[in-house]
Amino acid sequence: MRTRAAVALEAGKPLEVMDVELDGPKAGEVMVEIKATGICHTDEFTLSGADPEGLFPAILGHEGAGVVVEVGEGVTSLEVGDHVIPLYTPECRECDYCLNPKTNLCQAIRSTQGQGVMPDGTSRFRMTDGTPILHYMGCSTFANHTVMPEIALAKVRRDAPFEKICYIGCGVTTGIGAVINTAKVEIGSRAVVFGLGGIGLNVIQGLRLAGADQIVGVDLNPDKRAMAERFGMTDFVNPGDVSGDMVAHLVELTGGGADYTFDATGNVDVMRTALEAAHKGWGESVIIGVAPAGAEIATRPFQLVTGRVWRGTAFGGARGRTDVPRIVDWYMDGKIEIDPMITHTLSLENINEGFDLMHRGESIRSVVVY
Ligand code: NAD
Ligand code: AHE
Ligand code: ZN
Repeated sequence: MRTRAAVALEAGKPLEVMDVELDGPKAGEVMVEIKATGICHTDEFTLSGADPEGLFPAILGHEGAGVVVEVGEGVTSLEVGDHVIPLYTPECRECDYCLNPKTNLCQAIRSTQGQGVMPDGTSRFRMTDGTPILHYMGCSTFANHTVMPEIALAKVRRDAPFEKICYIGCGVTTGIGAVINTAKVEIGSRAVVFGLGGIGLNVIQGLRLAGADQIVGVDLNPDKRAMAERFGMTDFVNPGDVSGDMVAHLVELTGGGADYTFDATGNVDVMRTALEAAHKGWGESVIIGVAPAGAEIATRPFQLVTGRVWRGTAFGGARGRTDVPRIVDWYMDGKIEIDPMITHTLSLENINEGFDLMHRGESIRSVVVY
């Protein structure tokens, strides 16, 4: 069939909105009509050329919501008309990773996903002249229709608005999950969140849910302060306003160091500050941000010898088919908020504006509605 998509033709260039051809779902696959998609910083990271796994031409986008329009042979858990959220971290419930309660990183289709193809090694997308187009993170939600493996779709309730719950496909789940699943923050904790964007605000929202006493937010952009306060930030620090050592400043502000720190910037120098601002003896620092090809983290081993813990999280440690429908319920029941963070709504034709808004630091989440 023919559908409309924003195609990343090459790194560093704006997306090109065009008609593309999409083949129907093969065995174990499902075709989804995408109704809405958020634009995450990871899409920008890949489009910029900083992603070592970035391949072109590709259809980016991994934060979507939509409706099943066709199922391939052997699909049993989904039917036409089901509402779904695409999962860049699938949940096959059978691989060694799914069977190990210590991780959410299902590996059933990870290698083909990283190569931009479906599990059978081929792409369903091509240009109208026949040139193949690659999938992205197994999702490609910057297309009005996409094909995905059944194990990479979470079935969600039908009364939830697509243009809000698409954000649960990455930002909301990543931020809240980093607090609840990865750090397992306790009531009364002190925390520092670096980067108050689409992910960091959800870390703050998760910290409030978990009952943290102190939630320090750090961002170079003072315009991010008001929204972060609305979600529960208790103290704001702009590194540009700190004259001395940033670690010492944060250690003093948190009464000796934070119980938990979170990097949601992707900057490796910030990751070091986050680790070193964690409390001696027990502080844990969680890396969420994705760093460019070649970047490496560093600290004195003594920081770890003296009890700080450095860890990371992908998709907030969530098992998508199990956890995502629950997070949709939390939103529908008013336990968590999403609407204020969706600062801009765009048409697919204007998707590049969403990237411009992100570059200028003017948006939290831009959502494309088809
Ligand atoms: P965003 O652009 O909305 O927010 C980033 C924020 O960080 C901005 O407010 C920016 O001003 C701030 N910032 C940048 N450099 C800073 C610095 N040196 N000090 C303080 N603040 C700084 O991006 P986002 O969508 O929230 O994504 C944040 C990061 O998380 C990205 O690296 C993204 O790729 C990554 N991410 C990871 C996962 C995961 O599963 N691990 C999931 C989603 C996003
Ligand atoms: N391809 C990059 C890494 C990108 C990355 O870390 N992706 C996160 C999700 S970011 C969502 O916005 C993730 O899930 N990672 C686990 C995985 O298996 O990809 C690189 O550096 O190679
Ligand atoms: Zn994302």
